[in-house]
Amino acid sequence: MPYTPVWYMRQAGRSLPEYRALRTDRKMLDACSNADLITEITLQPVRRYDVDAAIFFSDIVVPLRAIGIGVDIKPGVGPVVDHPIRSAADVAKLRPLEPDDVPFVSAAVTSLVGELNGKPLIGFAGGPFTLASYLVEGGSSKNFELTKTLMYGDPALWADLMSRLAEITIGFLQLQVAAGASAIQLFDSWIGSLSLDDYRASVLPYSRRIFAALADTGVPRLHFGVNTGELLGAMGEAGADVVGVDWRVPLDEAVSRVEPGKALQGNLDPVILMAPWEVVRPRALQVLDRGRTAEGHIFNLGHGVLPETDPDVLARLTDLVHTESVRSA
Ligand code: 1CP
Repeated sequence: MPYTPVWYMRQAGRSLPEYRALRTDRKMLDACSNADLITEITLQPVRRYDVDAAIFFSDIVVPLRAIGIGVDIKPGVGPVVDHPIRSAADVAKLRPLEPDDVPFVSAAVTSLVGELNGKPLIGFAGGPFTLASYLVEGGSSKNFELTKTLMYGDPALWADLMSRLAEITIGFLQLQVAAGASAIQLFDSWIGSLSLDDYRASVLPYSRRIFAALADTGVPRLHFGVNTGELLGAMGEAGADVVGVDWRVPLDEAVSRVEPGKALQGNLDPVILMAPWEVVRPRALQVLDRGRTAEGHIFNLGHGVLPETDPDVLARLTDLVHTESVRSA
């Protein structure tokens, strides 16, 4: 590839009118259970933006629902869990995921690989801390009080919970790769709420288990979280090939926090895209410039595309990354 590759977290859905049209009479998790819809929604941003990778349209709670956990995605809110985890008996309900639990995922991956003409398809799963946070809090959270109380107060139950979530995640990622996904991203979005010590002790062993289980597939493994300035080195140690960086840490600084041999992904502030193009352009070029100090760079936003984003700005940004990364290489 002659230029810096670019795709956007949450590029599918949300900001696209063609996505909203498909979703008007369908619930989010119903859309995520239909192979034809998954295929179409995954392809929509690839057509619009000419990005260099597709991200599989699904959600981090899909494998949890597939093993029988009562969870829904409420519009404008996010995941809501019927019976949040409160006891060892609740944790014991988390059984491993089998490919037969999500036949629509394997089917959609297979059809997408056929449609993408060699363009990579990124499979994904939620990381163990982030999944635990929805299961224990019952939904979104600001301070993760219940999750961290369990982590600090009952380390044995926490270990059981994290082990089970790691197994589910491994199953979900392996079946996507088996069906043809060419890279995987582990979204442990909320780990930035932990100190480095707590992350190392209570989360990293399980992320490491996940990346190790994917090692022999040979596909590139990406790892992302928000507010992870202090954790970037440890996230690399967990075994990812590419460490995602949010917009708070400049990429040339992130290089010094991550062990050598890793590529970086990121990290334009998604809110910048609401500003006039004269503001967006130099900021994007600065990200490209700083990305050149890394051993490899995938251009992305520092977190997901916000729903208010004008799709034309993302198309223009993709074009800018492609043309300018060649010109100044
Ligand atoms: O491009 C894409 O949209 C790809 C599909 C995708 C991905 C990668 C969706 C669809 N969700 C995710 C991952 C995801 N889901 C993460 C990790 C990534 C990140 O940090 O952004 C997280 C934390 C979730 C949980 C979730 N699901 C939230 C966040 C709630 C919170 O606590 O802040 C929300 C709003 C959802 C619903 C959801 N998932 C995806 C879409 C398009 C939506 C919006 C729902 C809708 O359209 O009704």
